[in-house]
Amino acid sequence: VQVAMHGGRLDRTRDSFAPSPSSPAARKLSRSCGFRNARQPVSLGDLGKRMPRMADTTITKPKTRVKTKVERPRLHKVILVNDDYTPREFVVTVLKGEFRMTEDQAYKVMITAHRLGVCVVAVFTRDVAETKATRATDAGRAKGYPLLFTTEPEE
Ligand code: TYC
Repeated sequence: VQVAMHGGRLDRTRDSFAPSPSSPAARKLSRSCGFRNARQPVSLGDLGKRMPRMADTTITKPKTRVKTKVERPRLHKVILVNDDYTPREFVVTVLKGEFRMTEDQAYKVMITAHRLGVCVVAVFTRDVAETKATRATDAGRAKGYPLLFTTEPEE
């Protein structure tokens, strides 16, 4: 629905003819609808509304923000413990089989545990460390040796 404004003149604008409010009431109506500079009729639906203005609108920035953080899982050491009964060569074989070490690497780890009492074999996520330590310990037990691999979290 379009409302014709009383007393409106027909103004020539660039590409259209439209009534321009000339009475004070018509001007006020025009302004309150936000059509001050419009050269177009005001629709009935807009008559009762006020257009939101910048000055009426408070936009508040949130004071908290959600920060997504990703952290690496803690690593766990697998530790070889010395004993007096397990043959050196068997320790080396287990290290090669369970921890994918070369002969040289396995020998160095075995001899370090033999001399110092313990040696860190490698670090893994907790599940992997525990599984490997259990499997390697079980390999010794299957042969009747007290070979022991333990785990502990890294600092
Ligand atoms: N001490 C053992 C020996 O002399 C060899 C050995 C080394 C065993 C390291 C366990 O973790 C170990 N037969």
